[in-house]
Amino acid sequence: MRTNFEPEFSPKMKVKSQAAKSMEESRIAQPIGIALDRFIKINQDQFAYASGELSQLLRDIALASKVVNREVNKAGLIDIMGQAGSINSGGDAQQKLDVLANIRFTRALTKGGEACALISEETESYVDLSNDGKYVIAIDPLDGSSNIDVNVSIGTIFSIYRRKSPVGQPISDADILQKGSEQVAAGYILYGSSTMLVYTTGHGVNGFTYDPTLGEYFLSHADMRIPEDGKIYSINEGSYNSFAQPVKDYVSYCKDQQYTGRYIGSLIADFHRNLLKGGIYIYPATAKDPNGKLRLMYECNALAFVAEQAGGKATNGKISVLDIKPKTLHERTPFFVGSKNMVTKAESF
Ligand code: AHM
Ligand code: MG
Repeated sequence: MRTNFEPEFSPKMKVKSQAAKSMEESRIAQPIGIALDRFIKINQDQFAYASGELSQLLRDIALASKVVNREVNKAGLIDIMGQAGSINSGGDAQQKLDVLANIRFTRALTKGGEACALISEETESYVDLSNDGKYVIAIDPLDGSSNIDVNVSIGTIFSIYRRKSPVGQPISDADILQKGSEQVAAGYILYGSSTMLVYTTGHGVNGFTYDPTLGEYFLSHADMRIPEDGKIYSINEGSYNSFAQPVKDYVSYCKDQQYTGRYIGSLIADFHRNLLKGGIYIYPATAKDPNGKLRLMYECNALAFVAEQAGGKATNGKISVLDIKPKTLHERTPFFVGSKNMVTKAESF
């Protein structure tokens, strides 16, 4: 049965979509209100390996996010708030919801069978999912989790890579430590005033809003493009004294330009706002975190891919984030991401 949110889907649209080979053409066939499952199905021919496995993987991630969304929304009502008492790979105290989200995604991906390995912020080494899956996933199951207790937006970030070793062989470093440029899909879920899933498979970026009454994501932001210029800068200025001089100079430049400072301290929320409105998000090297705080493999790469697909830019200050070859699972990188001209300007400092 068709919902009010979902538009009439004519065979003509389908024909158009299946014929869509170029990015321009594929941008036409994105009717607002189409359900995520259907969107994934009709766009399956965009994937280099259109066997349906990547489609299923995206569905598994969407399903797990619905479960996490339910738990995030219950956070104030039941006793799942506060710290779990354990420490994650970065030495941070885990929140109970971090642990739960990690369990939900791990379970969905294990049962789904399309992924062979999972890299997660919450586990020290990668998890071998004992599947014959052709994909490797890097995920931050619940980012910005220090914001849970204060009812501020949080998010899930994911990157999907194609496995390099033959199915049946042991998973190798080459499968795990891939560059961001090798992502086949990436995205995030924002648990905000509404819940959104935003993702790319390398053919532009699309955003879906969750309707909790129907338990389904619907296309609400088709072919998202980040404005080339913006007036928002997002950086934790509390660390200003330990920024390198060029970063200090750029912050001064932003003030001289009378840009608006906006920093939630929840990466997905800051990134998403800047994606829609135009802006730059910066987490530079600081005295406390000489390589920046954010993690390359499951925080920065996915957002860099989304940003570039939306017409934006992401750099570590020297090279494109997508060109960094990771040496370890949990390595950090300085991160400058957002509107193309703003990031280029920041680089020039
Ligand atoms: P987390 O992975 O422990 O949640 O930390 C990542 C978060 C980002 O969401 C956010 O942008 C950043 O840490 C904020 O850090 P800071 O408080 O140092 O500004
Ligand atoms: Mg995180």
